[in-house]
Amino acid sequence: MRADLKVKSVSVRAVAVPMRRPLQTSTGAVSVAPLLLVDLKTDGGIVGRSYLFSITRSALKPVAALVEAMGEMLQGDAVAPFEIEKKLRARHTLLGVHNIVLFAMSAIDMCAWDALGQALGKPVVRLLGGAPRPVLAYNSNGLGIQELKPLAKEAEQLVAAGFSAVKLRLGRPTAAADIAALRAVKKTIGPKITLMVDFNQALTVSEAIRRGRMIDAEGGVLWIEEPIRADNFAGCAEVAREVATPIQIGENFMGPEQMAQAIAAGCCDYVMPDAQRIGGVTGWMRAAALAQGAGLEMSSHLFAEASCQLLAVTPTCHWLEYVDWADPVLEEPVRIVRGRAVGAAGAGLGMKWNEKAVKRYAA
Ligand code: SMN
Ligand code: MG
Repeated sequence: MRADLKVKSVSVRAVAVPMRRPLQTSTGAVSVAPLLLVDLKTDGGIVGRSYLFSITRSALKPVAALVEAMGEMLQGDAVAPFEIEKKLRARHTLLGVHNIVLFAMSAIDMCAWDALGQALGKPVVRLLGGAPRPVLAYNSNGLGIQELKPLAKEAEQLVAAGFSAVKLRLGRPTAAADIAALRAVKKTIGPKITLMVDFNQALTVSEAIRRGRMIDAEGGVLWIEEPIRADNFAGCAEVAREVATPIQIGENFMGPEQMAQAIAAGCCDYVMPDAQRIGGVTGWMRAAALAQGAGLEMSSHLFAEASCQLLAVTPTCHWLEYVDWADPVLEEPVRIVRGRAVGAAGAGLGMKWNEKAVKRYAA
């Protein structure tokens, strides 16, 4: 076992994986998951792996180009995530360590940690000082903006898959339509199932306060996610002050620095960083410390494979967001056991590609 690995090369493959439950959000339809599979080859033969979700198919190419370019910058360097982060941040300061630059950096960071885990024969959670454990998960597949009948049916199926919580997408054209959807889902799942709602930034501040108070009156919603534009921290703080139901944001935190700004602005009650925007494993650990300091419950956004290990070492661990979008291209996807996420057994972050599926869904 040796941990003094060096970066040999970084390669990427794009896939477009059809989603079992296509999702209509307030921003549009998502029916195919455009994923970028990243392989970081090391001098010793170990390959570190991670994937990115580029949201749109059109973003696959620019994200891939950034990952490949960073791979070239790192050739011959030690597989030492903090050193890699320092170098990549320095190289991209003038461009801006933001958005897809952060995606690419996060992918490389996760590959590096995965490679180190493999080199030491341990899951990354052990390298971080923790122990693997099942993490409470909500079923975030489906429950998009759709007619009430199929919506209620889908809610029933999502709970039947063994979960104690689901998330409903809101941001319909009218507040009345949102409340009708909320009632339909609540009626189907009953009071024992936890319910979250997500507006995907659809509302203005005043409309968010109006709909937020309506949700308060309905009761029984664990959090209201991204009611307004993700980077309007002052506006979000106003919504959080005026609405009793906890406000959740974080999937769009661009690194721990922006998360610190959001917390300082008092703009939310809960946080849910996204592994590909917060800076991979390294960024996540810093985010977890910020949440701990502020006393904010921290959940994950997508990336269940890495997140179930990361939440296990998060002091204010809350909920893991579970979606199955990458499952078809993984050898050993995350399993749900009694409502909790259990990651792949074995070393690293546990992402191995199902090569047959990778060929099939090549984009
Ligand atoms: C979401 C994020 C990315 C794609 C679809 C939906 C949503 C979530 O904001 O939190 O799951
Ligand atoms: Mg969301």
